[in-house]
Amino acid sequence: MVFWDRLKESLKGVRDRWSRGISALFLGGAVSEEFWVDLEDLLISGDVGVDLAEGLIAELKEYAKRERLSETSQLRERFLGLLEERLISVPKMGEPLFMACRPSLTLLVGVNGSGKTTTTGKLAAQYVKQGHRVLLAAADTYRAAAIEQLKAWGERAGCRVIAQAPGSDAAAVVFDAIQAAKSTGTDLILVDSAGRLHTKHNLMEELRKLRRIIDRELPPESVEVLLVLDAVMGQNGFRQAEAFHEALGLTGVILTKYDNTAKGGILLAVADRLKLPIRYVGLGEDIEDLRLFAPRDFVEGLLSD
Ligand SMILES: Nc1nc2c(ncn2[C@@H]2O[C@H](COP(=O)(O)OP(=O)(O)OP(=O)(O)O)[C@@H](O)[C@H]2O)c(=O)[nH]1
Ligand SMILES: [Mg+2]
Repeated sequence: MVFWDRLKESLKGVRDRWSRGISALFLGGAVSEEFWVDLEDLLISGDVGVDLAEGLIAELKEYAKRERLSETSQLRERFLGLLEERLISVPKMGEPLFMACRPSLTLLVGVNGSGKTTTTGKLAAQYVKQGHRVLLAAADTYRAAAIEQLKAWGERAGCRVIAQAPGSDAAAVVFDAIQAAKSTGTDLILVDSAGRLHTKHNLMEELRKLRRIIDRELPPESVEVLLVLDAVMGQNGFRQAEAFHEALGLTGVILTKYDNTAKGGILLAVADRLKLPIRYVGLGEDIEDLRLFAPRDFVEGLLSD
């Protein structure tokens, strides 16, 4: 099933979809000042961000003027193209995990509750299914429940989980996992990390430490750091992405809980302003509810009602 079909299905429960408003604007009618105002309002309310909304509107206005177009339906294709350009100009948009070296490693980071552990489990299941040897590392060592949760996902996905006792050093778990992977011919290590630490610890410091261990043990081309971002966070999510990117050098973003929101503008904001590729989108809580992001399907779906 293509990305948007699945998305539509999972969005059934969500009323007042953002995309419905946008597509309605392009059904026809005059290209009036009201149209531009409505379009800008909708983009901003959908978490696209003020800068990007203004940029898109300026470009579309110029196009309308140059081509002497007065009907909104005549602008639909061009608007779709502008959105798609913003997305596909970012390298690795919608691409799966890099697996050039063995072992490759993906560190999943993000604030608490964003969906890191669930996404780690879903990715593990997909890569195991494709025939890869996958190892999970339980680097959220602060809560016993977090380790148990990852072990349960490992069982469902059918892969080994490297874990230590609660409270142990997360960097040591990652180090162990890398050694185990090297000695067993593992293709992919997925590292689940903490979203919140006890007050005396600093999350970014801890994650930087993980990154240092990883960089010491593996070549840079085999390492990915993906931000797991909750779509419901809206523009706050954008600020999170900025902070994690600054601290860790992200290689991409996985947007989770897209089934829980009517909006999708955060995808565009992250791509356009941080130049970070959206790699996967989470569309539910089940093991198969993770899709590669498909830019064309996404923009077509936005304007297809
Ligand atoms: N609807 C929906 N729920 C999701 C999705 N991804 C994760 N969840 C749910 O979000 C909740 C939190 O997910 P976790 O994977 O535990 O999040 P986490 O980032 O590991 O959280 P911490 O370990 O506390 O930092 C769980 O109830 C998941 O089932 C998604 O794509 N859609
Ligand atoms: Mg977790």
